[in-house]
This record gives sequence, structure tokens and C-alpha cells, in this order.
Amino acid sequence: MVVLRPGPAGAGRRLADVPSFDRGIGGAESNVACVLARGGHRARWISRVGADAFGTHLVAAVAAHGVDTTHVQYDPARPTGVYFRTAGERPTTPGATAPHHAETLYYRAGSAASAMSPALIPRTAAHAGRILHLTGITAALSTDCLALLRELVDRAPGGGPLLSFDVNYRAALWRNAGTSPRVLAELARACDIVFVGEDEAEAAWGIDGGPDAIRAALPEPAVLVVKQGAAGATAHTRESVVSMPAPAVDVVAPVGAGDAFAAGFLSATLRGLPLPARLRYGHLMAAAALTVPGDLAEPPPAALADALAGLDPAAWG
Ligand code: KDG
Repeated sequence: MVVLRPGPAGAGRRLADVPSFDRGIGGAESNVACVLARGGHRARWISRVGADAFGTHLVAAVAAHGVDTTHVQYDPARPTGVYFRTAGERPTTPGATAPHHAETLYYRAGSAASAMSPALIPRTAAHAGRILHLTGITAALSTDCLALLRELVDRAPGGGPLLSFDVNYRAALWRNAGTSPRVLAELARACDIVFVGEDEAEAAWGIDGGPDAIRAALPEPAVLVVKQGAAGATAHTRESVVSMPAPAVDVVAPVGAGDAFAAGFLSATLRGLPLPARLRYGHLMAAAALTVPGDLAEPPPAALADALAGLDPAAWG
């Protein structure tokens, strides 16, 4: 999607009071692809945008991060999704109000992406990599989108790519979805690596017992990563449970941090790093995203690059 977020004069204000907006790009899956590509991986983003100016901008901006966008489709009949958001940005201008909870306004009903379906998105292109990363946001967009996810996670045991799934529960989208977010648990059960926030598990599924309770409800994924906000994250595998505290960060805006975390975790997975290092890598990428107003930290701060370079597999035994 194209995202419009408060310009400098609107930082810290509520959407109703924002006088002007800056344009950026957003979208959980493209964020993950961008972070992975910037980290030196080959990443492909598959989606649909409108055959319009925002679609052109979005695809060019994602491609500028080094992502392969050749499978993105342009829909002549439906527009590119757009959303407006605040993210509790720290006020930078005199007179701005104190930070507040994020507000989001989606304009994506009937968007080009909402028309994604098994018929339109070729399974071969989606299954071509070592990892296919999907998110629960797609499931909320339309019944065709949900059918697409179901078809992409349906694969022969041991066949196809590792399936990665970020639950990414978005209450505002599920209010109009006509399906229950319980379907997110069904999708998660079919995947190999699953990311879910403690808060999301409670809001979407009513599970409020923390990582152990979430694992009890989702025993199938080989790796289940429960994100616990500023406290860190806990990963369950069949053999072990590892908790990793998050570094303390001076947060500017939280949007995009979950995507950066997933990308960091997947990057370390592709590099063959052990579980503690994957969590640490995720935290470091998330920390970079937390320190910028947009979804993506570009480029990552030098200190982060040093920390990442220091993630030697040998050091993690
Ligand atoms: O994860 C960040 C996303 O929330 C944002 O970029 C937009 O994908 C998005 C959504 O639907 O909320």
C-alpha cells in the first residue's frame, strides 16, 4: 500500500488534526522483502497494485530496496490500496500534542491486492524460494485472498519452501472481513515458522496465558515465535524453548518493527544461525525500525551493522 503519515507539522497529532501528510510505502510483506533484500538476500515480492500512479510509485520504491518485483501484477480496474496512519510519533514541532495511540484509516476495500486469488497468483512463482513468507493481513482482505493463502500453505510434507507466517492481526480489517480471525490459527498450524504477538493471540483467539499457552494451542509449527513487546520474544521448537530479551530502544514509532523482526529472524535462519541468534537478529532489525517514523529504517544505523556483523554462528554454540 501507499501510506500517508503526518508530515513534520502533524507529528504527534491525531489524524483529524493533521494538516498535511508525507507519502511512503507500507505493507507487512513488502516490508519483510525490503529488509531481507537490504540484508543481502534475494527477495521477491508478489502482489497486485492498481495500474495507477500509486501502483507505479509503490513498485518502484520496493524495487529500489533490491526486491524482485517482476511478478507484481497491475490491475486496470481496481486501485492501489492506500492507508493513513499515525503511529504515536514523538512530536518534533512546537505545539504538537503528546504521543498517542496509533490511528489507522484503511482505503483498501476493493483494492487491486484484495483481488488476489489462486487463479491470479501462480503457485510456482510463490513457491520458488527457500522461504515463502505470508501474513494474516492477506486473509482479512477478501475470501479470494483467504483462498489463496489456503492454497499456498497446502503442500506435500517435506515439499516446497519453508512456510513462514506472521499472524499480524489487524482488528480494523477483521471487523469487516465476514470471517473469524480464528482462521489465522488454521493457517498458522500449516506453517513451519510462525510469529505471533502475545497481544495478538489474546485479541484474535482469546489466549491470554503467554508463550506456553500459545504453544499449547499451536503445537504444529516447527518454530513458534511469541513476541512480547519491549520484554523480548520466546521461541518454541520441538526440542527447546529460548527467550531473548529485546534491547532497550528510544522508540520513535512502532510501525514496521514486527516486519523487521520477522525479516531478521528469517535472515538468520537462511544463514543457518542457531535459535538464540535468530531471535537476537530479529530484535536488532526491529530496534532499527523502531527508531524511524516510517516502516523501514534505511539504511540501518552503523551500530546495527556492527552488531549484525558480530553475529558469528560460533559465538552462539
Ligand atoms: O506491519 C506494518 C504494517 O502494519 C503496515 O505497513 C501496513 O500491512 C499493513 C497493514 O495492513 O496494517
